[in-house]
Amino acid sequence: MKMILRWFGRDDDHVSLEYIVQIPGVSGIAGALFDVPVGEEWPLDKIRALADDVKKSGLKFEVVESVNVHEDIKLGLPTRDQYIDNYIQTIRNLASVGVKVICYNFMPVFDWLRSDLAMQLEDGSYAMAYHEDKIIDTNPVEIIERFREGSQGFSLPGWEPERLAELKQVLSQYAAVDEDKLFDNLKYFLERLKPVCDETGVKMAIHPDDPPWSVFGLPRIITNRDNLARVLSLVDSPHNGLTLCTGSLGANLDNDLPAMIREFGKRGRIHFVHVRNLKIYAPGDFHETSHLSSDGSLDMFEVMKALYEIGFDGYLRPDHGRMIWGEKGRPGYGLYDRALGAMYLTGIWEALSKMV
Ligand code: CS2
Ligand code: MN
Repeated sequence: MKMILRWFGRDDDHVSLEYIVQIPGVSGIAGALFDVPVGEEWPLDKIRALADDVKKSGLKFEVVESVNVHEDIKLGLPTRDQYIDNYIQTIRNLASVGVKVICYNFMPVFDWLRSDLAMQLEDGSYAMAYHEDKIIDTNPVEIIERFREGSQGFSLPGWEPERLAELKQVLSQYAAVDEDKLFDNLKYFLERLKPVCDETGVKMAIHPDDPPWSVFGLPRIITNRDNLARVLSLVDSPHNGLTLCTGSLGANLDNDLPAMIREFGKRGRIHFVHVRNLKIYAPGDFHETSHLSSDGSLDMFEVMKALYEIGFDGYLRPDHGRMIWGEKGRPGYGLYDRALGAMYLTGIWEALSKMV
C-alpha cells in the first residue's frame, strides 16, 4: 500500500508539499493541472514543471486526480472523438513523467455533491454534509452558487466554472441519455484509450459517483457492486480499473465495502483507494467525519483488513477530512484532519502486517 495525499498545486492549495512530506508514511501526492480547460490536452511543459516540483520536494508523482472527461464524451456526441484524442495525448504526456494511475469519473454534469460544505459538529469542528431534502428543494443553479460562496475562495474539484456555465443546455441534453446509454458511452471511451494504456502501462481508475444515486434526475452508474462489475466487463483489461472510494460508495449502507474490495481487488482491478468515513442517520442523510471508525458508520479496520488480505499494493489516500484547529482551507482538504487520517490508516496497516 502506498499512502499519498491529494494536492492542488502551488497556486491553489494552502497546504504545501513541504508540509505533506512531513506526514509520516506519506510517499507521494495525487495531483493535477487545474488550469487546463476540460477536454484540452495537458501541455507537456506544464506537466514536467509540476512533476519536477513534486519530486524536488521528496515526494512521488505517480497518480493524477483527475483528468476530467468532457461532457460530450459522456453524452456520446459526434464531437467526442476530438476530446478523446486530446485525452489520449494527455495520457501519453503524463506517462512520460512517470504517472502510473489516472483517476477520473463519469458523473454527468456534477461531480460530488453536498448540501453543506461546513456543518459544525458537536466537538466544534466543521464537516461536509448531505441532506437529501435540502438537495431536492434546491435547483442546480442555486447549488452552484452555494458551492461558490462556501468554497473559501478555492476552486472546488469537479465544480470548474467553465463546465457549469452552460448548465441548462447540458441538463437538457441528458434527457436523451439513460443509464444504458451512459454505459455505452463509457465503453466507447475506454476502448479508445486501451491502445495508449497498453503502450504506456497507465491504468485508468474510475471514481464512484458521490453520492451513489441519481441527483437532479441525471443518470448515475458508478454506484454499487453490480454496476462496478459491469464497468469492469466493458473492457476486460487491467487498464480499466477502479478508484474504490469508501465515502462515496459507503453512503449507501447496502454497499458492502470489504466484499467489493475482496472481489475486485483480487482481480487486480483496484488501482487507487480513497478512505473516508461518514456518519449516516438515514438513507440520504449523512455527514462526513474523522477517519476513526467509531466516529462514523463505516468500519475502517474492516476496509483496511480487506485490502491487506488481498495484498493491495496500489495507492491509497485519506479522503475528505474535517476542518479542525481553526484551519481555513478548501472544504474537505485541510491538512490537519487528513494527516491524522493518514496516520491512523498507516497505524492499522502496521498492526495488520504484524499480526500473525
Ligand atoms: C473527490 C472527487 O473531493 C472529492 O470528493 O473524491 O472530486 C474526485 O476527485 C473525483 O470525483 C474523481 O474524478
Ligand atoms: Mn473519493
